[in-house]
Amino acid sequence: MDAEVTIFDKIVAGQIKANIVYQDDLCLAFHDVNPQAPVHILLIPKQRNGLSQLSKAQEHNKEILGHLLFTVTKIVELVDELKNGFRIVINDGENGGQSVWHLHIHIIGGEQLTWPPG
Ligand code: IU
Repeated sequence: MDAEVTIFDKIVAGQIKANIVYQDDLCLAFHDVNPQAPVHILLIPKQRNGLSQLSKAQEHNKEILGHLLFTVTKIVELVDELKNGFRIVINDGENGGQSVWHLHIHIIGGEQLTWPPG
């Protein structure tokens, strides 16, 4: 699956437009086109490096995984609606509801979230 170009690769390459919230050399955050909450941001590594999904992570992915989590805190600083709390979600695989095979963290908030999720 990793060899296939995903929609997120095209967003990183600028071939498909996205509403970008934050980016640095390693990662990119943009608003989800089908938001499930008032704020729904996706955070992705710019280079997939085998990370089609979290469960494929290997030793060489540890640095970017840490970087992505730390970057969540930067995004929360930028987006006022997330300051009272938020949720991060990584859907993994078919049963996890994953549909794009390029690791992504959903950052969801802007309202009172309920638990458990579906
Ligand atoms: P999932 O965890 O793989 O199911 O999440 C994929 C997300 O990517 C989902 O929330 C879609 O709405 C979102 N998305 C997008 O933001 N832009 C796109 O062009 C496509 C999917 I395709």
